[in-house]
Amino acid sequence: MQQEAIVLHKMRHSHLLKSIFGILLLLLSVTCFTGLFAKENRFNTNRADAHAPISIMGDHTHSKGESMFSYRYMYMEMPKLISGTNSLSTSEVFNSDGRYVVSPTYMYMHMHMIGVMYASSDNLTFTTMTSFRYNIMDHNIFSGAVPLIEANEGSETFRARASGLGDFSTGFLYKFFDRKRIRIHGGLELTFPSGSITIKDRIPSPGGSQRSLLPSAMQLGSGTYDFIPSLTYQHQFRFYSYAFQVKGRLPTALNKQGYRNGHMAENIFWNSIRFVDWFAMNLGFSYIFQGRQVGVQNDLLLNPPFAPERRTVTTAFGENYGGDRIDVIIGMNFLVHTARINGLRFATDIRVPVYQRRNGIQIETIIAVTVGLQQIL
Ligand SMILES: [Cu+2]
Repeated sequence: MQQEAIVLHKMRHSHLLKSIFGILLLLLSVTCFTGLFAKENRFNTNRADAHAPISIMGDHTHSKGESMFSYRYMYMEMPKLISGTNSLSTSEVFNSDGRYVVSPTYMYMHMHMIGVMYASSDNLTFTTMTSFRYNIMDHNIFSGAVPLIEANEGSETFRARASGLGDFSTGFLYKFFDRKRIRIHGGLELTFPSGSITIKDRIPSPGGSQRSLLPSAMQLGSGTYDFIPSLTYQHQFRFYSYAFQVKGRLPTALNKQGYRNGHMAENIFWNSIRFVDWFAMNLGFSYIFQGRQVGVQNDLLLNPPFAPERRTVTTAFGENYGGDRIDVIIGMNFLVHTARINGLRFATDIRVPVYQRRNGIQIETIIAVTVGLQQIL
């Protein structure tokens, strides 16, 4: 068992290293290619291609005294079940080793994010962010789980909802290199558990339909204080720029409900082509790795009392969290310059996962759309 864990651990590490290596190689080849176009000598932040696709956070720093307000809306759709790299049906979930009696079938997430940035010097920019979330998850009940179907008024499907404030984060970005159209900055943010992890909703339960605690996949926050270290490298050319960002999200301890999310790492590489100063299109790749959830969520029913040899629902078990994902990101950035409005940016991007390998049984993301506005004050 322990050996298995070590092997798994090594596999995950080699995966991460391979992806970092691959992205570095890509970066190097692009640098050689675009070197041909290099002309100007200063990094210009007032260009549409100076920004990352809008779903990427902490991509830029500001000049001394500048502040920025941002609003982002993100929509995610998870309409399929996945185990490892294979899709599966709800009946396969009910017949799996876990013999679950409830399976998620579809999830929608809506998220509104508000952020403020302020630069106290040309090198140091402070950031804060929070979100409002709305999660919806549809479920199927195993046809043999008669007490649950009775509690659900004879129906084999039900929906759970959760909405409210998400986690709050604050930190800084420090630019330590800015020469020959190359900028490098590092960042460190801390998240605070302002998002609730004790949201309840009316769901079918053995004694009837009642308000019960929802599994962590539906909760609004992580419940933990997490560190988010990041490093961003940007290189600008005449009509083109590319950048690379490595980022982690590291929970520090178990939350009040007895669990924490797995450690997360993301490598992102993006290219941006500037057609005119006010319009750029970008193409990016993101590799996200997240470990399994650690601990057991308190106050959740793990085994149904009418069939104790079975398990309740996949989302109640930490082994059904985390995995790998590669997204392709396609986006557009617009900068608005008029006599009245200046420093306003409108951007949108679409993320489409092209590879997913999920731990245990999960629902699979097929698309994430982000739309955002940023105004420099
Ligand atoms: Cu900003």
